[in-house]
Amino acid sequence: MRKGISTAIVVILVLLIIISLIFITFQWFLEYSPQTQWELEKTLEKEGCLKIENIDINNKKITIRNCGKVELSNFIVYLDSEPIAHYSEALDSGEIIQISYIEEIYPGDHDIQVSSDYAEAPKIFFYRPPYFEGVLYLNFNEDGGTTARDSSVYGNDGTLYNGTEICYNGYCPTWVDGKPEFGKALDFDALGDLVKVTADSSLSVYGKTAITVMAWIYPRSSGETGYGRIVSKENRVGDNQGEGYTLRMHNDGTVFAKVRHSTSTAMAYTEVVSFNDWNHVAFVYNEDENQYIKMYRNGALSISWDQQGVGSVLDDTDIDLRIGNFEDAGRTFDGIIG
Ligand SMILES: [Ca+2]
Ligand SMILES: [Ca+2]
Repeated sequence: MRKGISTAIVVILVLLIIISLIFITFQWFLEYSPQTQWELEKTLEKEGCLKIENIDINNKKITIRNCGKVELSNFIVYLDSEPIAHYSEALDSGEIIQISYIEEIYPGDHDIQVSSDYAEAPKIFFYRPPYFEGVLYLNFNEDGGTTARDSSVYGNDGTLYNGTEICYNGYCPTWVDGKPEFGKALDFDALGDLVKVTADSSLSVYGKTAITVMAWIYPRSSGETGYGRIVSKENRVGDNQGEGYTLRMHNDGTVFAKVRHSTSTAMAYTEVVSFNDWNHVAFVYNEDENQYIKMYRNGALSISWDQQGVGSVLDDTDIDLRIGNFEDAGRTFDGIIG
């Protein structure tokens, strides 16, 4: 009888252990089974959200935001489907971070995508325009030396001169601070200073249908003899003659531009500009505008007098371009350019 009871207890205990093991296994299965893990990830993905807030091509930074409810990490930035940056730290819900990259994004069509452990940012498509489509861009930001580098793809670098001499100490355009947002600039002394860019077909008006010339200037006066040059691509035949084009000061405080034609030169004057202050001055010549010149002062159309060009544009292909002076260096700008 006793033996029977003992056997029954052992059987019950064994059964209890088996039931417990089955229960624990079931619990574990519920918590860690591949099916549940998959479901958990599905939930995280459902609640995960990632957004590209900004693409800063100039400073090479992508700004992303965690727009979901779950923490995200392990970010990978893709440019045109190629990984270009990785960021492994976690980003809480609502947080924003900037991810830096070193790749150069060239002009053209591109897309950026960012992935993370539980969310992917929608792909952003964008177009980077060409760097600079003009033929000459001198920013005068070198702050030293005798070369002014051209930022266009044409390589029309300039050289600093005093008269016919390449610069030497004390008699040259001087590197100074420019308009605050535009770095350094060149100060012209109203006596011989100039920057010379050797003639190149890319710079001539001859054979083209339109040109635009513009500059930031800080004039102290109208310059040497009252006709200080800003940009001059003309040969030395009087102040309004000579093949080519010019943008220069005029002795009444206006700025003048011309494009020489065979019969009558296209000419125009702005209204008076400010001395001892920064002015943006520009002229646009376009054959389609009946060969008139349009002049701009601080971004607004500014014409106090103009004259239509008659005949054809004369050949200026072989004439060097100068900043701050003209061919024989007798029309020096007085002030800062750049
Ligand atoms: Ca500058
Ligand atoms: Ca000088």
